[in-house]
Amino acid sequence: MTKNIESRFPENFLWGGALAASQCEGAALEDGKKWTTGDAMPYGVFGDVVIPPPENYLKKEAIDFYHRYKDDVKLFAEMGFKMLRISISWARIFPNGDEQEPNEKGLAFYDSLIDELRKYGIEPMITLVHFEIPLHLATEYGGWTNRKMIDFYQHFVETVYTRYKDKVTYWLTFNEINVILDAPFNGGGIQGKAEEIDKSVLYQAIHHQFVSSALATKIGHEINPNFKIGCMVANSPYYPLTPNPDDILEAMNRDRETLFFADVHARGKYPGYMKRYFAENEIHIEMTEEDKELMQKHTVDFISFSYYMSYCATADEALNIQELGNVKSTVKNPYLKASDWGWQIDPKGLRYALNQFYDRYQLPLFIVENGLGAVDELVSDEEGSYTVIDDYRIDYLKTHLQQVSEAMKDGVELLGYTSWGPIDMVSNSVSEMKKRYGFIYVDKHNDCSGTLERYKKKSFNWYKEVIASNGESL
Ligand code: BGP
Repeated sequence: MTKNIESRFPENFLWGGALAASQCEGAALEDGKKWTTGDAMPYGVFGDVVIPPPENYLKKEAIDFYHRYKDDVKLFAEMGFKMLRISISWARIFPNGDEQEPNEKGLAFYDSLIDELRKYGIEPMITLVHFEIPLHLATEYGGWTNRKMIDFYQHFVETVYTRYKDKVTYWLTFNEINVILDAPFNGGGIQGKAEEIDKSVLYQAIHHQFVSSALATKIGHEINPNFKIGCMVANSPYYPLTPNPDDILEAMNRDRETLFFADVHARGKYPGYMKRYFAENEIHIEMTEEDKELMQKHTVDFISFSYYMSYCATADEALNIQELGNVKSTVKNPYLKASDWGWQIDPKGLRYALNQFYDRYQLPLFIVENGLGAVDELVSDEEGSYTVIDDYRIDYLKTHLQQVSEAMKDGVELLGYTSWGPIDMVSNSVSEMKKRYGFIYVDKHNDCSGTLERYKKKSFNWYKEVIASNGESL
């Protein structure tokens, strides 16, 4: 008989949700803010230079969180959130990114937002850079390819750490830092497609982010030793398609494209397999002795990741050309179903990913994004109010959280879980409203129409119960 091992979520488990400034705030040019690369997705670069922005575009207003955050936070509090992950839009604080003096109105906005969260006992987690930099830094400096970005980032980070040091404990240095490899504009403000950019240039930009991340960890701990500073990677583990040893090695190598980023943050140095990859592909990056020392001395306190799907790897070139989903091309796993956007749904993959990370680093983990993007239909319920019967979302989240609980039985140390996104927002990869993740429906549509009214979906009460029972109801 199997012994029943403790699978309970710990008492202080941080349940909540995750947002990103450019996908929810709107107010794109208000109170001193200027355009960011987030605004410019997916239009390419606009602003003074390349393409003028359309008259209206989704992120201009997004879901107007900038003006409606008090009502939204109230709804999160009603669900019992212990944590809300938000990001700070760099361009609200430094509109061009290279100024000396911060924009007080921008700082004041996040002060009020954080205070509102604290009012309900919701712990904020702040992502310092979530897929956007001031557009000026992309057009004038080439984004993260330029070493000067380290200084601009340092100044930004020091400014916000100092301002919020007594109200915020949890910080993430970059969102999904590995995404820059496939989406250089999204992740690094670098113009051009990944396959067109010289690999030395791309890895140099990544190196600048590593150094910045280590600096942010150093400075954060100096400003407040209680800060908990983590890295964040997009984690979609690869399974080998067959037991063919070539497929096994292919899966290992594909996984390392992600693990490389966590390795540097957790172990403080570039792994041997990357040195080999650089040598074999004639990739040269400039790295000073000070850089190495910084990365070595200032490793992260915890590792966070997003998890939406798993992938499959094959060494068979002919199979590899199959397209899967809207973010990467890989081969289909015959055992899994996929979302409407081709993202393979794999709850057990989350248990696998948690174990893989914990075995490798023995550091506390944090799931900071997980959820299902789906087309939702607003219907009227028995009482005549509007809702969405999103059983598919409940099913997705429930099966994933059950696997989280299995991973904790395996011994994984997990600090919390913030679902993506507790309220509908503009999608990052497809820049649409049609792809919805929320427990709260927002009346806003792809053509920018909508009243912006909020409606609770069926999953709202379901998640509320999960939190109230600390996972016992799963
Ligand atoms: C992650 C991003 C988020 C978010 C989420 C869902 O990659 O960190 O910003 O958008 O994925 O993706 P999408 O909006 O493309 O469906």
